[in-house]
Amino acid sequence: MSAYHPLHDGWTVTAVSSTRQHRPVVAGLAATVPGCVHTDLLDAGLIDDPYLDDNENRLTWIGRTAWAYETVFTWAGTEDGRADLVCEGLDTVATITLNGVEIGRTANMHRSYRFPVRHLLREGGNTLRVLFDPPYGYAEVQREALGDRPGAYAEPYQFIRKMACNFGWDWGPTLVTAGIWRPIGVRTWSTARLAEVRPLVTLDGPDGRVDVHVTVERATEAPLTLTASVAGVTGEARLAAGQRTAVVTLNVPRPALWWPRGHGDQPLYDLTVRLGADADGAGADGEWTGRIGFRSIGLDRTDDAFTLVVNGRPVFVKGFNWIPDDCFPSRLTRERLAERFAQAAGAGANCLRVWGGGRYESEDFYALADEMGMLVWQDFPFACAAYPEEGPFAAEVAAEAREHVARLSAHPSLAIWCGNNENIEGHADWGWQDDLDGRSWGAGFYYDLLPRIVAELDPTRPYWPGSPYSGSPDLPPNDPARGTVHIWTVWNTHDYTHYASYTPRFVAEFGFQGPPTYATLRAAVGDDPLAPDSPGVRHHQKAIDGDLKLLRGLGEHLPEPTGFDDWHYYTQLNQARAMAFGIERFRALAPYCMGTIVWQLNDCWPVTSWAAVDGGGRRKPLWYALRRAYADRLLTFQGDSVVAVNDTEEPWSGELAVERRTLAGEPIAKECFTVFADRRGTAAVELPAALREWDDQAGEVLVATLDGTRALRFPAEDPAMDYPAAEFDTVVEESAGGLRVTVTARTVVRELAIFPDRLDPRATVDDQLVTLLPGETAVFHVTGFGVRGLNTEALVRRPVLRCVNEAKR
Ligand code: BMA
Repeated sequence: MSAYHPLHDGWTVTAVSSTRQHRPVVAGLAATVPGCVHTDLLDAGLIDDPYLDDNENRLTWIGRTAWAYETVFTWAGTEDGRADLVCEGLDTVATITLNGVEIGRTANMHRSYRFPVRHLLREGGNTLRVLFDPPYGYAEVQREALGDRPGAYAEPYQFIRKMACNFGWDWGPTLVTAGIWRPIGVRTWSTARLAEVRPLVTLDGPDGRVDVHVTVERATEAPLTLTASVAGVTGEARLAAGQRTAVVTLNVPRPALWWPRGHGDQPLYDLTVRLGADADGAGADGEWTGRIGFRSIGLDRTDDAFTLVVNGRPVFVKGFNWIPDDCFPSRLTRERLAERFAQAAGAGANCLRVWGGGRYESEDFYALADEMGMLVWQDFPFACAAYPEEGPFAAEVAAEAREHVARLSAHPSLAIWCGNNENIEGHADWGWQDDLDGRSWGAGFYYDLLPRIVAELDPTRPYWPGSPYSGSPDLPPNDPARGTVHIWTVWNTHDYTHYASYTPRFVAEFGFQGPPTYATLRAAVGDDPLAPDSPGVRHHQKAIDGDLKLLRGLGEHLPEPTGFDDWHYYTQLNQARAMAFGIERFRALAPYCMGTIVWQLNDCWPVTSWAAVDGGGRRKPLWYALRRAYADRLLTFQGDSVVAVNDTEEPWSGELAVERRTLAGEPIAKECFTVFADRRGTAAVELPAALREWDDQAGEVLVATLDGTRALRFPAEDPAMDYPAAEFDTVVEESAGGLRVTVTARTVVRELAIFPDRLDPRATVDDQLVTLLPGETAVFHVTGFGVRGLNTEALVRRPVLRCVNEAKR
């Protein structure tokens, strides 16, 4: 009989020692497991919420303190011959003792550990203690021993196997955690147990094949039977005495194929693997179940392209970069992940890139991706630094990579493994080589160790050494014409129209900042009044010169903001426009360009950042703009052309009408064109002179319409336009679960947005940034607010309802 005994109760945490003099006394504090020391201190009221104001600044002592977690648990004995302490995640440098005897030491947050403890367990009370050394102490010792290495931040994150952004990032606070961050418990078993199950799925024509690679751990050398079944097909393997590995191959005739969203359905099949009855370990450890999908995945590099090919079909990747959704990972529930996935899918995405400064994500994450058809690009956790390959690191990296390549192999959503984020670029372009003076920087991981592990354990997935990368170590890594590129000239130095100068193969990162929603910012910052440069707002901006770049980025596009409300609206709007501009450009380049991965979907706390969904889980105007730019069918003005982008399986054909009008709506010129954009194709129509030239640079608009999809082009930037003062009528009515707001424009109304979270932090709206031409109507649904309702007059007035025309007044 095998059994599992979770050990999540009765924990306390004690501050054992610290390299800083000033810290509170913390002894025997009630602790939550899984969890971390910050959340324990917070629950006990010993620290202020690190996400509010500048409280973060007063918590640096935590990462320089040793923390002891301890519990006493009752053990009733076991019939099983084996009992293992299973630690699914320890953060990070830990010494584990059971009843005073040391059973192991760990130094890698990204691994799980298993320690045999049957000989130490006593009937009755047992004391389990996990002592965490200060992460800084460990990292600094490694740095001292191995020699310093350059990195993007003055923190030693490359000297410890812990998620890098825990030490702070250009969107995240420095909150260096310690704790038992994933489940812990005792597992008992006999005879044998399934140590690893690695189902590798391939297609053979229309048929599916699953090679189930199994590794067992044995308590006895007896022969074993292994059974695997999926979709009504069962296979068996015999493990002879002492044999530890086996492969069961299952051939499934004509399975329904798994597709990324937007390309088909996501049928999932239950795969069950059992150790036979002759293993009395059958039970929890003798059985493995998972859900697999049948699909092939490849990377087409023909002529330096970077094209993901699923089931033989090239897929245009419409993605988001994903960062850890909370600084304290144990707070991430499946519900919260599901909300983020719904937000990514709602914006039209078919891919999430799990960025290398974070971690390998949870089972829930990949299960959601499988169910929703969200392709996962998985970085190995290395980012923005030269990483040492000596000391403990080669062995640690090999162990964690082996564990996760095997663990994630079952998930059809997992599309590609990537060696790191920006380390190859850093080494080539950021002056690291001088500082390194010949010391290792991780090349051995990205070019040798990691690809060998992927090839050995999961040859069904492509591997890419890093991003950006051009396909060969001797090529400039961030060459737009080869492989993947990260475009950061826009945001750092250039106006967003500079995206138009790029003709990339695949944009794996590009981003533009905007502040979080009002409700999120207001809840995080006590500043009164709120101002773009008030102390709390400034603290919640981590990027170098971020606030300056936000303002500079407005360029000629929008007026210089006076006061908080204009600043908030214009910078959010500019973020949305910048990213839509880039995406439209890159999608129009398909199939030369085959992917855009927006930096970034989410935040880990309330902050001004590149995210589309802020740290409070609220959608920024960017999200609504992306939903338009990522729509399956997109009409976009590019240079002298209108381009129809068709990311569907049906051709998109019809009559494209392009009309030049005055802002008041009077027609000046109009032409119609027959357009045919093939399935997953694009079609460009060059505009004749009458539609390319303006009579009045400040008073016209070009309107292109195809099949209910519309694109607008204004001749000049907003401050140079002769917009009339916006005139519109509003009707606010109750409707199921909320309010329906009908806006009818009497004049042109540019990028109208309602921000109901200013009236009630729970309230949301279903659309934003809608441009109306005279006579047009838009309907918005506002939901989520409390029973007392919303102030319906305030809802349709500044600063809740905004449009760009107001800039003129
Ligand atoms: C890229 C990312 C992150 C960073 C972002 C914004 O470099 O890989 O490191 O947060 O840009 O600067």
